[in-house]
Amino acid sequence: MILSGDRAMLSKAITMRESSLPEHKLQSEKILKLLLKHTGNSIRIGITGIPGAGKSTFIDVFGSLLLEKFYKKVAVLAVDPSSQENHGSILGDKTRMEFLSRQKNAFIRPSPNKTILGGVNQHTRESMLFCEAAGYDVILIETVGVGQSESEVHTMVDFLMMLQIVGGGDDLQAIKRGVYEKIDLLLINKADQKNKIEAEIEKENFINNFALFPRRDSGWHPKAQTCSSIEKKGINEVWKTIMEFEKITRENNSFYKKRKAQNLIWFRHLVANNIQDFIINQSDLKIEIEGFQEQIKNEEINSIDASERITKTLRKIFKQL
Ligand SMILES: Nc1nc2c(ncn2[C@@H]2O[C@H](COP(=O)(O)OP(=O)(O)OP(=O)(O)O)[C@@H](O)[C@H]2O)c(=O)[nH]1
Ligand SMILES: [Mg+2]
Repeated sequence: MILSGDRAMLSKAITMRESSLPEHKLQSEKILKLLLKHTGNSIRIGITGIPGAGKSTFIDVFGSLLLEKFYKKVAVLAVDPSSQENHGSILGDKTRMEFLSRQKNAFIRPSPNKTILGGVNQHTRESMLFCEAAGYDVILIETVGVGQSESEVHTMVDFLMMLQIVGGGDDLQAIKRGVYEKIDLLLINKADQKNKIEAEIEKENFINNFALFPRRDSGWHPKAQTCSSIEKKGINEVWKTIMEFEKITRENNSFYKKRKAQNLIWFRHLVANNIQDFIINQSDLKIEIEGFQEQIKNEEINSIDASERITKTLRKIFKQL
């Protein structure tokens, strides 16, 4: 059913994979395994940028272009940092992607963010695989550029772009976190009305800065472009750049190399999660951890002492095994 592109089934499979119930985990793992041979046929694009940079608006316009002009099926995985507390923001994103959310060849899925600030997580990678099996040609992952999110999304996409607002200048935080070294395209957004000239100047500055970067093994050098989602300018050019990237990196094989390396990262995450689940579900330990959490809340024990006691229990369990 997923293979035939049924969106309701696709949603269901993703929800099941996100569930923390062991039976759902097992079942969804089985489904994912069966689908694996049908995955990998999309171009995976990460879109990052600070809150309000215009990511969702861009995705709506860009996705529409892909749908209408290039006849692509587009899936959007939006990692919503506030979805835990505020369900309203998911709705907000859907309305911002007003066009896309009404198209039958588009699929929009907000991912609950169970990890850190705005981060993508394991579920995002697996949701992407489900979407590929359902026949989506382009996967767009929207992630808020704070904290670790660029590094995480970088381990699951082929192409990473960052949206920056005109006048945002050289984002100091981004420089500190080495974001510019990870991205394939810097897109200066909102290059409209009175911002047009400034956007061009900023673009040139970035091009000059990027020229100083060392050559990458992938053979791709990061680009800087301008766009306006409101005026629908520079959108086609983004797709052109991505196509150029795909051509170059497929020809020199770095496209596959990166995906292979990403599979290793996925494997490590799965192993780490399984180990964690396995250990935590040892009933004695689970009870002890819950107990300590209460005690920490009541200030009856400090975190270090509590964690040391857990390590002792772990040692005991492993000697018994
Ligand atoms: N002038 C102008 N405004 C824009 C453009 N793109 C987006 N905006 C506006 O910028 C605001 C934020 O846009 P969003 O698309 O929600 O930004 P976002 O990066 O998805 O924000 P978060 O999801 O909160 O991180 C909205 O009010 C948009 O209308 C543009 O190209 N030009
Ligand atoms: Mg958004």
